[in-house]
Amino acid sequence: MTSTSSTSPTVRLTVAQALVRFLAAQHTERDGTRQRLIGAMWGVFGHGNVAGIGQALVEYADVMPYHQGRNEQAMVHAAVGYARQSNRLSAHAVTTSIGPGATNLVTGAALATVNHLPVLLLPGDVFAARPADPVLQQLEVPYAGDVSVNDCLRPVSRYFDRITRPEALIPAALQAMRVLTDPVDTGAVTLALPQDVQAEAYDWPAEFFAERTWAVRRPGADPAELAAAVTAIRAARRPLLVAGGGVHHSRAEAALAEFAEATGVPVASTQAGKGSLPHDHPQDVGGIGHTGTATADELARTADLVIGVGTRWTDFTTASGTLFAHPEVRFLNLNIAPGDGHKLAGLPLVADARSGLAELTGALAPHGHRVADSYVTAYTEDKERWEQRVDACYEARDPGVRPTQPQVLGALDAIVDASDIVINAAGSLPGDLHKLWRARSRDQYHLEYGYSCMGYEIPAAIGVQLAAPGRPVWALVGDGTYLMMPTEIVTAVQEGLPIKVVIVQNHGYASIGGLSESVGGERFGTAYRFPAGDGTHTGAPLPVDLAANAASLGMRVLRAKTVGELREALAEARAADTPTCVYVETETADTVSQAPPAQAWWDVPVAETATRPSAIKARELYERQVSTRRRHL
Ligand SMILES: Cc1ncc(C[n+]2csc(CCOP(=O)(O)OP(=O)(O)O)c2C)c(N)n1
Ligand SMILES: [Mg+2]
Repeated sequence: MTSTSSTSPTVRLTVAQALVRFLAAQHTERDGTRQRLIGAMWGVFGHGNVAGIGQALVEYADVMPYHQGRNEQAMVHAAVGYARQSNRLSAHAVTTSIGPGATNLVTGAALATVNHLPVLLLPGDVFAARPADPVLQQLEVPYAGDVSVNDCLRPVSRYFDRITRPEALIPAALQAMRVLTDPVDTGAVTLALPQDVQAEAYDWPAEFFAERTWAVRRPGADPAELAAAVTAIRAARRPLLVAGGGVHHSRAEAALAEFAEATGVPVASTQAGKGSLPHDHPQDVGGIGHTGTATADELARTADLVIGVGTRWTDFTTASGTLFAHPEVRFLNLNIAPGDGHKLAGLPLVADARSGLAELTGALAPHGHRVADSYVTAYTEDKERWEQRVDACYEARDPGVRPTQPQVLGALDAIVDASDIVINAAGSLPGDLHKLWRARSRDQYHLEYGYSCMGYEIPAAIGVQLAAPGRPVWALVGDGTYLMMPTEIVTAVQEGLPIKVVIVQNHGYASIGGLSESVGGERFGTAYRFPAGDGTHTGAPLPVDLAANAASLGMRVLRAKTVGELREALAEARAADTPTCVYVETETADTVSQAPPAQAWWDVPVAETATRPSAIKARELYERQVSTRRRHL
């Protein structure tokens, strides 16, 4: 290989060595704080990366920390948890072998991209030079010689490149950093690394390894869009603000509180936005949408202006297009992504959430603007009524009985403070948490509900703990979720990370079971039971001991049979300095108080024709609901 320039100094390294060294020199900066962009690298090794990236990590162990994962998808989850807890200013890289190791990344990559969270994926790839074709684990596509399994990562990546020549790494690595630090585009970034190229030497210009700082921008609003937004807010009688994940990503919580306090506008939140105001702020009206509070959903039904801040307006938030029912409702979308800014035919206010909120507050200030006192009184009283409902389902008068799922949350609520972080992603817990959880701090409520991926919780807890050492980090998992991905418990044990895992045992998919029943599916295939001989799995429960399973992976496990035992176990887990699991079976009978039912609809299409009465009845109900949907134009 020759030098790119005869005058500037060069450094001879393999592609893998150059990449690791380059990554160690990248930083981000926002609001005057500078940190490493790539905090560490996760890896599972195989022939596709062991001699390239693997060797480079030994060579540069002093500048690039390494974490050993058990499963590639889980490594991405851990990286995502880390990035979110780092406010997207620091990320992790993930190295894998080729073939199955690489395709195991796909789910994690989709999750990262959907949630706009940065993660750098470095799958190995088949030989660029193709000396032997095919190599182990190579996909052969009869019509295309340049396709490998890594092409599965293209649609789930925000940037994808395959480094087939060493020098191509230079522009690709710079573009990868640009996307990782771009507040609009960020998500999974994939650099596929053919295994021969990883090990190939090249004379790199020394400047490639210079310390580099990527400033994360905070664009302000366009003056015309700002003026239109101010006019809309002044004209509104019943405005409602919906805080999405963008509020957290931008660290706009204080600017949001200022705007809310100046105007009296109530603040509801999506799953990603919960905690934007602390639960005891008088203007926090809780979660909105299908899993929302009665307070927020009533405000949504009657709002004449809905101000979305950093939200993508998913179906859970809009109750599949049925929630916002005021005949003249309009939307104002403060969003850094123009695509989200224009959703629901809203007035776009394309800007960083913090900058945009501060500009709105400033622009409204000269003449002042506040909603009517009667509006404030009404939502304040409504909020109080909802709080009493939360208290009622949290409370367990008899400590000697088996807890319901809301009582598990009540027991946890009783022992946490603002430093605790609670992680969840799928099952019936997200709905209960969105309705009930009292977020005490901006980052306490960590729900991955963009992809709602079972198995995110435990690896994400590891990533979060790495970004927030010393804070109690809780992964709440259902039994189905636990079985999907318990593998990274081993990683927590290996690294001495005192994550806390709460396993909620209810013998199957309570959430999907309930959904199945409501859509005429008769709970088919949703319980963990033996086959009954008639094509269903409705026999005896399975003799499975998940507590013993967690213990076998190296966790300390506390089994709680009653509410009283649960309280003690949670307190003990919270104080523990090693990974600790609390295992609890919940009371599922509908004769005991569970979480309040959904306050708004969610569209899951029901069979248009069927013979079974349950499906026929479900379809009738469905058609009634569908008829209330509107298109906001
Ligand atoms: C990876 C993945 N597969 C499937 C689903 C669909 N799904 C959503 S919730 C759920 C069941 C969750 O079961 P469990 O963790 O036991 O929670 P529960 O519903 O009992 O509260 C399933 C299968 C999903 N969200 N993620
Ligand atoms: Mg379950």
